[in-house]
Amino acid sequence: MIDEIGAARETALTQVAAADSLESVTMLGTQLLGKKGPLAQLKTKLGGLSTVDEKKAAGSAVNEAIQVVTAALEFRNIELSEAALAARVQFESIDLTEYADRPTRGHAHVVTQAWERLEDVFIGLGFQVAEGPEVETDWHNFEALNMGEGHPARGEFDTLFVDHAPAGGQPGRTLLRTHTSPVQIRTMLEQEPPIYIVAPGRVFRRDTPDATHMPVFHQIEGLVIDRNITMADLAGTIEAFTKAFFGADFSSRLRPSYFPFTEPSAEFDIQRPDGSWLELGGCGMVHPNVLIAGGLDPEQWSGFAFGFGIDRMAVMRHQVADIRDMYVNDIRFIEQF
Ligand code: FA5
Repeated sequence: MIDEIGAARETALTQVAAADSLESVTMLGTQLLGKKGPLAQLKTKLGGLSTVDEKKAAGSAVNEAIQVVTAALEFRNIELSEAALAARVQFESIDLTEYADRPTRGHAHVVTQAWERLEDVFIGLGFQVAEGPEVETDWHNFEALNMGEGHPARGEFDTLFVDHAPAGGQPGRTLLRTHTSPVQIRTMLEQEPPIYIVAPGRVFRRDTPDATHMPVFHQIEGLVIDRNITMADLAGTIEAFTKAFFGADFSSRLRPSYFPFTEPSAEFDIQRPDGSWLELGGCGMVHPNVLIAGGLDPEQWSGFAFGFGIDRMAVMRHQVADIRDMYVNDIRFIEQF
């Protein structure tokens, strides 16, 4: 009898271990532990045993077998539930690791932002955007701008010359443009008036870097050529720009100054809401010699030009103490703007 119980228990355990679905575990449960199951059948035979000891031993063997099979069924049930859940999670999961190492989205450098905003404001005022080369001829950078050979004003632009002569250039007379003003000449030679352009761009000077100077920096040039343009149009444009770019509570003024390529010339300042004045750039009426170099008749056409430093404007706008900080490319600094 004990052997029979042992055999029935082993068979039941093998069946439970082989069950491969939650449904088959449930079915096996009724089969193995139900009234007609093998262990229940054996229980009914206990009465036929001859001694009390035999009955006792066989009785507890059957009960133990029932307990073991019940536990095995429960265990198999848990095992299969967990496997089903793991399979579902695996099936429904989305692999996010491919996003984990991606760099975060950056933004334009503070000088680029200023450059783009300046373009936007001037486009809003009816200007078009023009550009010229960074490697220029001496003629475009100086001579056509009324700074002939030996003109003292050339000394103010600490010029970087380049050895080679690109098409149209001459050895020793080719340079990195010291300002965006040569774009005035190129535009006049390329397009018929009326001209309303701004030309932002990179310029180069043999300046030693300090808190307000860089050897490579950015300017924006403005040029208007039309009939009957006067100094009042220049002042009005500067004022409209100041309000559009800085805000309605800013205003501007012109102060007499000197540039070889404008006559009369002025510096323009802006007044901040606290009343303080800030120098922004140079401007003036285009000199007749410059109009002639640009192929225009000064009797028919007149115009004004202006130019100022974009980097200095960005520095002022964000109250950065040292212009050099903007070019160290320290991410902790750059991220602030
Ligand atoms: C000019 O370069 C003239 N071409 C501007 C002009 C255009 C006048 C049209 C009249 C008509 P200036 O050398 O002052 O002028 O430079 C203009 C601006 O460039 C300065 O006001 C300043 O904001 C900026 N700037 C000059 N040098 C540096 C430098 N080393 N680093 C950063 N910004 C500079």
